[in-house]
Amino acid sequence: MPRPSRAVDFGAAQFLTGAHLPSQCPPDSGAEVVFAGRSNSGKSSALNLIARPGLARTGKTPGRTRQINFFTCGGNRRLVDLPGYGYADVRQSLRAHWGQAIGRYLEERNSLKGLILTMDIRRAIAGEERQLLEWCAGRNLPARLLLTKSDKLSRAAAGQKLRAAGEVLKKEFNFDAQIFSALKNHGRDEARKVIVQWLLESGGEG
Ligand SMILES: Nc1nc2c(ncn2[C@@H]2O[C@H](COP(=O)(O)OP(=O)(O)O)[C@@H](O)[C@H]2O)c(=O)[nH]1
Ligand SMILES: [Mg+2]
Repeated sequence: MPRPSRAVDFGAAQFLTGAHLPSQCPPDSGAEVVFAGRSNSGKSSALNLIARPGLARTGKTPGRTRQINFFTCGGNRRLVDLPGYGYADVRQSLRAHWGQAIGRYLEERNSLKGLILTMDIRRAIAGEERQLLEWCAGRNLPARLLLTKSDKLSRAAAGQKLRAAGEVLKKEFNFDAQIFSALKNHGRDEARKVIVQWLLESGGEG
């Protein structure tokens, strides 16, 4: 019988399942890290750079990813792509449905060990981001902000944005922020290091 892998293996990441309802999620054991963020914030692109190309669907149509997608990445460990929040063109009832599914996932998931929040570097931290970060802090879940699409700004402007966001995060939550560009391959190793740490420190193969 093959022994369960002790390593996190991003290169071997595979789609596991998509869930519309909490009951459709894979068994709540082992460890997983969730990617959350506004629709179009570069969440799936970040997942693909951090794990492997082509893993998560990326696209221009907001709200295309409407389920919670689970990917295996070695042993009993997973990366999770949450549906984006804050897209305006989805009917209220649907929003309520997704909101509820996401809320329950975030609240009830024991194997959840960390949250990656993606935000376009040109934006400032707003209500939705704050809400998620507050929730993480309240649950004692580590979080990290990826300031995505950093290639859209000059180096100096990106540095300024990082300092501004970093200050808010440190002061209010004690979380860290980093610069990220899926296009230019910036910030991958830094993000990987944190994710591996979250996935491994929480204990064994579960
Ligand atoms: N310039 C640039 N565009 C990006 C980057 N990451 C994502 N995008 C674009 O932003 C759009 C949304 O990306 P996607 O990953 O699908 O966002 P999601 O909705 O948050 O999953 C797509 O058109 C991507 O090509 C980046 O690092 N730089
Ligand atoms: Mg996506």
